Amino acid sequence: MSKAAPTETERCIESLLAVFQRYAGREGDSCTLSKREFLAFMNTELASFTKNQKDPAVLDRMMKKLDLNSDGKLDFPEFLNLIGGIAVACHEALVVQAPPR
Ligand SMILES: [Ca+2]
Repeated sequence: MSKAAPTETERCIESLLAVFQRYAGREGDSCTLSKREFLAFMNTELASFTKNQKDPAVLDRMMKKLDLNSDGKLDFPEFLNLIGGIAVACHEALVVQAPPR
């Protein structure tokens, strides 16, 4: 079977999986982000967001909100809600910035 070059969308999905696995694999269960892994992810991958947060409890609250089954860890679907939420916020910001027609 010939392997076509991945599309932009496929590469985005692969990147999300790879990033999740890289951080989730640091300690404990390699299929979930612990609180420490979540903080490492946020402070490295989304540093532009976290460096503007004066209140350290913001990340605590984010983790609690994202942890839908309240097991203290983020699985991949829970992680995707974070990415999806940020993507929606970026999209809304773009729409707001767009000049009126
Ligand atoms: Ca969870």
